[in-house]
Amino acid sequence: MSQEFTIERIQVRILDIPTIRPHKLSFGSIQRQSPVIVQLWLHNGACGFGEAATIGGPSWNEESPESIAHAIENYLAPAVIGQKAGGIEHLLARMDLACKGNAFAKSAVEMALIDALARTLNIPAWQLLGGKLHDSLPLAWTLASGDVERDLQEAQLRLEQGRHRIFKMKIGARAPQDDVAHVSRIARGLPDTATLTVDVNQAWDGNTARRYLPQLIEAGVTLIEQPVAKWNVPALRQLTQELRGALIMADETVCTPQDAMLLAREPAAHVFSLKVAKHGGLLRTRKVAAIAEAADIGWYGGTMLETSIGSAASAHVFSTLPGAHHGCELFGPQLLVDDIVEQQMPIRDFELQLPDGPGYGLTVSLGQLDRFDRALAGQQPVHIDLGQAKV
Ligand code: MUC
Ligand code: MG
Repeated sequence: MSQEFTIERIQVRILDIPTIRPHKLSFGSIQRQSPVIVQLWLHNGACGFGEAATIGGPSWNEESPESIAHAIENYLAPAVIGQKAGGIEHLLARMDLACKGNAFAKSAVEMALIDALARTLNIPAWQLLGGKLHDSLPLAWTLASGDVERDLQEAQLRLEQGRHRIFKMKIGARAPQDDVAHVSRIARGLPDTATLTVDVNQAWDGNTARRYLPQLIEAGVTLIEQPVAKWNVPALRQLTQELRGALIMADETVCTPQDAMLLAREPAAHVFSLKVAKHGGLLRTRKVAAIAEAADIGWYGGTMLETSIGSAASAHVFSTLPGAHHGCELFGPQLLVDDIVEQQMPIRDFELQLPDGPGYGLTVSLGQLDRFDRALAGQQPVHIDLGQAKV
């Protein structure tokens, strides 16, 4: 029984992988991702991989690649090494006792543990997570070059290739009227078969959202992600209850099950963007999803722009989720110049094919891990490019 195996060793490394183009968000622009990769060995020799990725260091939330690596090496690994591997909830509780918060760091350890357990049992991870309900999910692509022509070219190519027909635009960096003009031009250039969504990444106050969101809806936007600050539940509630013609999706506001309960009670969202990292792991993602289902809130398979390791682990848990969904955006591997696995998850008919095979169904390339390893390359931490950011 896997339960009898103990956790023997945990190794952490930060990688630095350039993106194929600058990726512009409301709070700055990135040209490199720095995923933290965890390798966890059990006493039986099985090895699992986990990942936590942030965007622009600690710009998206409080955790950074460096804080994640530090928390794992100094607090989380000592809390779980020598413990029985099968008691996942027990191990999560030990990590909570040793370290408050640090959800991204915990998620990377739990991800590697579940991979190692599933490999020990020779089953796909989704089997440990409740069983698969979906073989594939519609896959969104994010248009975030900041340039209309380039965004439209990207969208056309991806439509022709049969890869994506849901396009998410990252807005909030410019003046709202310029964002509306930009989104409207993209909307006019897309065929009717495409769906357009926006992510404001908390950039607007309530009044700006009330004024400009109807114009975005008029332009054809159907799903609006985190238009206001993480804390601004009153504005989210009002927009959810009063806006017509589009759905409000919570991202930064919904991390813990308690956040999910608060939003469900108000109600202050139509959809939750689920992300394994911010929820603190695969099991905790299922807890947040269960609250969404009970409250008639839809879910969306979100990303922190992970490599194929984090993306496949996310795909495994998303494949098990009941309830109404709005597809997923596990396109991180395509935004990076290269990956760290032998073969990526296939994309067919605009859908990501959810992987089978033991663990997360991937073969990790140790050569690629070495190639991008920050310590081996002597790279420095990545800073977000603040550009002309308003402060
Ligand atoms: C976010 O806030 O959703 C996901 C896709 C992307 O472009 O940025 C991320 C983070
Ligand atoms: Mg978001």
